[in-house]
Amino acid sequence: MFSKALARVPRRWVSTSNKPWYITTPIFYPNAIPHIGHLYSLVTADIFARYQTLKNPSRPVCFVTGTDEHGLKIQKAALDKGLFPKEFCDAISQQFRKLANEADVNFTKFIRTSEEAHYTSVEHIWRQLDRLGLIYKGSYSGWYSITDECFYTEGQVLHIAEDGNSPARTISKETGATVEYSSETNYMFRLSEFREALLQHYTSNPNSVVPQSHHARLVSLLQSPLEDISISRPRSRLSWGIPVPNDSEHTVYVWFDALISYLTGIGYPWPDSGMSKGWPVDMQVIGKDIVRFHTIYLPAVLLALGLPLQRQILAHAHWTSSQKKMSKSLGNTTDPFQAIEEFGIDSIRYYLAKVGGRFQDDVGQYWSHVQLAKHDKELQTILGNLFMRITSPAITSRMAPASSDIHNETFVPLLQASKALPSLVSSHMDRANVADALEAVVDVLKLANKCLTDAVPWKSSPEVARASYDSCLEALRVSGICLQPFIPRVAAELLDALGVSSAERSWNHGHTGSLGNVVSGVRLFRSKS
Ligand code: ME8
Repeated sequence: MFSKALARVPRRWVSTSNKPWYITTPIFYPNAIPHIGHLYSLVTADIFARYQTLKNPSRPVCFVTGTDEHGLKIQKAALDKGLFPKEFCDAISQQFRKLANEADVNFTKFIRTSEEAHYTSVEHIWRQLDRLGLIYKGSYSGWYSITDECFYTEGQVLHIAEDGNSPARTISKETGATVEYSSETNYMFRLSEFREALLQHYTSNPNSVVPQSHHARLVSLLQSPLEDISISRPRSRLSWGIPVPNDSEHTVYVWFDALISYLTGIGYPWPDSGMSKGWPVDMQVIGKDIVRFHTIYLPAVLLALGLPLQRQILAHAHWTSSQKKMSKSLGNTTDPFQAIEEFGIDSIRYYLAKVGGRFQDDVGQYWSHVQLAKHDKELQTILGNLFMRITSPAITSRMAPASSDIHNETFVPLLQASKALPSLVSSHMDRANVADALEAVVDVLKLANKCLTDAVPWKSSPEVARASYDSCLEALRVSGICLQPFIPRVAAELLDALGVSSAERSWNHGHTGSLGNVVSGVRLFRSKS
């Protein structure tokens, strides 16, 4: 039987192992084709993954993303299209994979929960929890939302009376999704046993959930008792899912199945003799709508299994459209493939990171074609035009030969800002602030543009032309290195044009690297369609 001693955070977890750095995105429901919100989670995780590789090139990165294919929502969507769920998922899952590829997202594993390996992993965990006495059969009466794939208590729903336009209905207070009443026999997980251990974990690890507001809410929530949760649905209702081991009358609840994908994604169940090569996950990027599942349900299961908890959960805000969360069910989505085709992926990544990279709240995070075009233009101006201007014959043909004696006061602040840039970007990234990290690079590029305009090197002395050239190229080199996580294609084109060798592109080279043969007149952004 389960002993409460199990629900404690073992001390050994405090030590850090020399394992790959592991990051995940949510696994997405393939009930409809992906939209900008999904691209945003993918790009956000990719920025952190690329940054890690640049900071620590010898440490491998595991990056798991994928699709969450079971459950009533998918079962229903497939039925509406007259397809078998697996066939339906095959097609749409492929779209998510395609999006990740088109967005230059460097995932190392794309998991599908319909894979056999995942069934094995879920069954393995179910049996272990059962053996520990953490699963029992109970009767569940309450509300269920197919849209949210979530159980709600009476206190979490709102009953709306019939009016002239719509019939009476009941909705979730939190999401507004329609819920339906069900009374059924389910398997339950003893979540209630884990409240104290979770509270202890979160109070002693204040950075385990960011932004801080989510951490504070969680700690406050954990002051009150947790109820046990239902982890199965009757097979008669839900046939598309993993059968409960030894009881084929029941299907594993889709969230229980989905959360385990983070373990399956790096080869769980791994041999008893050792831990996996990636666990614990270092960062989980999720939308703020699914914080509870990742900060309470998954950690409780991990505690039960004696596995270390996730190191950090980054809960981002939502992109809105027509003042509502952009979502498949509301039909207010933007097609990311079209946006990529029109602007090129780097401009989209730039816009997503700059506007959505503080992860605070939805205010201002509305998707706008006009804003996207503005950001695209800004990037071309501050980066593309700067490179064209500084390498143009108007400057290069008249500048004095390279010499360490040439100094020009106009460029001192730029050289200082370039030197300080990698550390400044790092300090923002370490606080999970992608927008300010990117903004710091933008500031240096704007300063370079301003210095150039002030110094008018195409009209000034050969020494001024030389000083402009050297300092702007150094600013571009350092910026190019720092931009790699955010806009990898353009950053690579820039570093190529500057002749920076591939061995000199890691974060350390921001301080110590050098230029090679600079190619003049390269139009950056040429890879855009
Ligand atoms: O919840 N703005 O899948 P999902 C920003 N399968 N991000 C958004 C967004 C928006 N408007 N809409 C979606 C599920 N997202 C489960 C997850 S994980 C074990 C299972 C992003 O397809 C956001 O990260 O409904 C959200 O959490 C994620 O897509 C999943 O959306």
